[in-house]
Amino acid sequence: MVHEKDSFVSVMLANIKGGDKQDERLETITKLYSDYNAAIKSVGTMLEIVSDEFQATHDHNPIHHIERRLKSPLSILEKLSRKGLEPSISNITANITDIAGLRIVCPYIKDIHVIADFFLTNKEIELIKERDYITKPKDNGYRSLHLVVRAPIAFASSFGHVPVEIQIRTIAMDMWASLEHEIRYKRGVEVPQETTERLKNCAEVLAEIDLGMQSIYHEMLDK
Ligand code: 0O2
Repeated sequence: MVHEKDSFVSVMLANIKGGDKQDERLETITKLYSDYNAAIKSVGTMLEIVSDEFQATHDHNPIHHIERRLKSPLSILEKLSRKGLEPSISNITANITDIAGLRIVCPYIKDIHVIADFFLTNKEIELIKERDYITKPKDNGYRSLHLVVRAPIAFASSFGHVPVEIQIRTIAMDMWASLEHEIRYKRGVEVPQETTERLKNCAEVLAEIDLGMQSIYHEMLDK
């Protein structure tokens, strides 16, 4: 079995340009992998602690589940090319902020703000970028709150900050995004305009359902 790290490093090494010697590039790419991998673990653990705390001390946990992923090397290279940038380490670290990614799926819309506040009020975490696709959904219907933060990481002999993209969304928003992603990218065919409109309509129906479920939840709390 090829280890994720070995595959990440070998694809990067084959595609990244740079004046450094091959063994220096190998070291830099391995460090890059370790940094982003550590960032996912570090932020993931913070969120597990928050989830455990809510589970133990509250009636409701705003975290339904957490997904984590390291962006694949091919996806990193494709994004560089889309931005018109050469495949180099400096272009990656300066321009690609979603190599380390965590997705927090919440039961209700209000939970999204509880989790966002955890990041926005934490003095150890610096906000780099916020995209609110819930207040202002994308034209195709995509809804999610994206935060890019710089998370503190303690290494064996140093301390650093690594960017992490946090996507926060409800179960309904997650269902739509997962299925839309599969329909749009996996089948390798152009999605017709009529299908795009039907997908957008599904996103709007799901947004209504999100509001309906949240209102039922609050009515039951008041009883
Ligand atoms: P993957 O597989 O998740 O890596 P920027 O990062 O600011 O330069 P970008 O990439 O447009 O620009 O950022 P944005 O809009 O914040 O979106 C990045 C990620 O959000 C995407 O990652 C998806 O995970 C998700 N996303 C954004 N728009 C859509 C959408 O219309 N449908 C679905 N299903 N997901 C979306 P990647 O890089 O596409 O892929």
